[in-house]
Amino acid sequence: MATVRVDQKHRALVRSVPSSYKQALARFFATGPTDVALAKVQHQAYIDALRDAGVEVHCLDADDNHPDCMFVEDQAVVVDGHMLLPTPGAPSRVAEQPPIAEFLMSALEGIQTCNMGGDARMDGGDIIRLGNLFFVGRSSRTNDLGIASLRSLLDFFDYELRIIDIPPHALHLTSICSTPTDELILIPEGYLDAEAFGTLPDGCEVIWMPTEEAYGCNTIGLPNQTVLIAEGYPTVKATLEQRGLKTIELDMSEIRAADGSLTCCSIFY
Ligand code: CIR
Repeated sequence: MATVRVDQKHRALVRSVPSSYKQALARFFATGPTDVALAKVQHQAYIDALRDAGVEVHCLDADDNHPDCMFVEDQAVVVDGHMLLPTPGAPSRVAEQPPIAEFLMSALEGIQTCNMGGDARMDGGDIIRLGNLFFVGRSSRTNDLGIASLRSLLDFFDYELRIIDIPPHALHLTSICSTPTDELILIPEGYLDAEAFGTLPDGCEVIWMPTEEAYGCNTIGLPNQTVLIAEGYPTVKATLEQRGLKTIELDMSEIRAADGSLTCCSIFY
C-alpha cells in the first residue's frame, strides 16, 4: 500500500470484486460502476500485473454485503512491522475490516497492531510515504483524531508526518497523488498549493501533471524501476519513462467508476 517503501513491496493483499459492486460509493471520478464482469476482468489484470512484476499476491474473497470491499488500501496501514487499523471514514465500509486485519495478523506473525478509538476516522488512502517522510490527507474521510493516531505510530519510528488538506473535489490524498519512486511525488495541477508538501529531502521532487491527468497521478511504484499506471494518461507515462522507469499500463475504467485507483486495490505488507 501507499505506506510501504518501494523496495519493500514484495507481498500484496487484494480482495475480489463483489457481485454488489454496482452499489459502491462513487462521487468524484464517475457516477458508479456499470459492468461488474468488466471490473472483475480489470481486477484480474491488476493481480496478474503485480504477479508478473514479482509481487506475491494473496486475494481475499469478496464480501457481497460490502460493495466497496475490493478497496483494501483504506482498511489497514502497515508500517515496518506495525499495523494501524483505522476506523474508516465511510460508515458503510467499517465492517470490511475484520477479515483483512485477521489475514494480516496471521501473515505477519507477531505484528504490533493498534486500533483507532472514539471519534478518530481515517482511510488508508489518505497516506503516502516518501522514504521516511509521510504525508496524510485531512479529508472527508480522515479527521484530526485519526491523524493523531497515525502520528503516535510514526513517532515510534521517528518518522515525520506532514498534513495536506484535501480539497472538496477529491476523495483522498492517493486519489490525486502517489510516489512512483521513493524520490518522486506525482500530483495534478488544480488540487493543492505549490507549497503543500513543504521542503522535501535532498534528491526528492514534486512533479506537476496536467489537471486532466489527475486520475493518472495514482501509480504503484514497484522494485526494479517498474511502475503500474492507469491507461490513458500520456503525460504521466512519458514523464515516468523519461526518468528511466518502466511503465505497465492497466485499464482501470470500471475501478475508476467507483473512485478507486491503483493503490486502493492493495495493501503491501
Ligand atoms: C469509497 O468511496 O470509499 C470507494 N468507492 C473508493 C475507495 C478508494 N480508495 C482509495 O482511494 N484508497
